[in-house]
Amino acid sequence: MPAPVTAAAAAMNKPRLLQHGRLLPALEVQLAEHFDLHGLWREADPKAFLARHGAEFVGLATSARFGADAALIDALPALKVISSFGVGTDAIDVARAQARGIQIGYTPEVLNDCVADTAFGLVIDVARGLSASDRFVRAGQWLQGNFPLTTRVSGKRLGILGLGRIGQVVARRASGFDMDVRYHNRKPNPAVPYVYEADLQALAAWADFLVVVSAGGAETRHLVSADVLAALGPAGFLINVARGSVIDEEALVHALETGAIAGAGLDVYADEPRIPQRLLTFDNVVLLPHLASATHETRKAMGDMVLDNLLAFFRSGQVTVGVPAA
Ligand code: 8YV
Repeated sequence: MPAPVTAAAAAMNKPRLLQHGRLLPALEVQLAEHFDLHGLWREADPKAFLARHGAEFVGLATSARFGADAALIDALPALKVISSFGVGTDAIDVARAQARGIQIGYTPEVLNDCVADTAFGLVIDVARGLSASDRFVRAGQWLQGNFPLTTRVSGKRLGILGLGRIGQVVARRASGFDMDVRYHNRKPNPAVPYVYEADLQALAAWADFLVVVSAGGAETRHLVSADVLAALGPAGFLINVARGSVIDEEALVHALETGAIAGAGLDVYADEPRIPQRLLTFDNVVLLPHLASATHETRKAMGDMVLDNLLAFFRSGQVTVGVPAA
């Protein structure tokens, strides 16, 4: 009769994986099946835990939200692979990890549709006042008179900041609304049929809607400045489904207070989940809690990729979908 396999003995054969921040419950169950999993989020004093046990971990499961900063990477001297739930890598010190030969798996493509859908939802909501008119009906104000007229979406000009994977899906959605699309990137993409605008301020001045879909991080920090908002103008709407860091949030609040832009639809903020109190006061602003990719279907696909990247790495030494070299 074979000897009974104790939990400790079973764990010994599994790679030791650190989990930074909570993940989908189903994904956590799968990770625990395949790995000797430890949640850093369980630790009252994560720093002290890492000082004692950091050298035990060969893998790190994290997310776009929690990432892996230099301090965490340095606290894991045996780390070989990071698998992140999300497409954004701005919270991961990619250069630090790659300098040590640590592979980084992430989850691009599978969330393009849902993030683009959310961007379009915000375009329509902020222009037509859907959320504001819902508040109007619930408050019984319809009994006193009609909701004010709003702004047409179809046929308008849509400027896209960041025509990457998600930006291109936003552009496709716009064609269904007969919109004219232009974009700004660091450089033009010869493969797309849309007009490239080398100057973001000029794109904002042209656009009725400026949709931010660029990556976060130092390179795009505060690209949407007070000047860009002034160029968008009192009839222009700003939509952000990328990262709060891309917009100068103080300048945005000021632009809303002074009527320098017509309104904003935001899914992301500079210091999530904290939102500046003043942003909560505007009726022409739609505020979402960073939910663009948060559907059952997309989050399941993202979770599958997180697991697959780890399994592939421990099987073959290569993640399936890896962050390109910085
Ligand atoms: C995250 C995101 O996955 O993919 C990204 O970069 O911002 C989201 O889809 C979500 O915030 C969980 O970290």
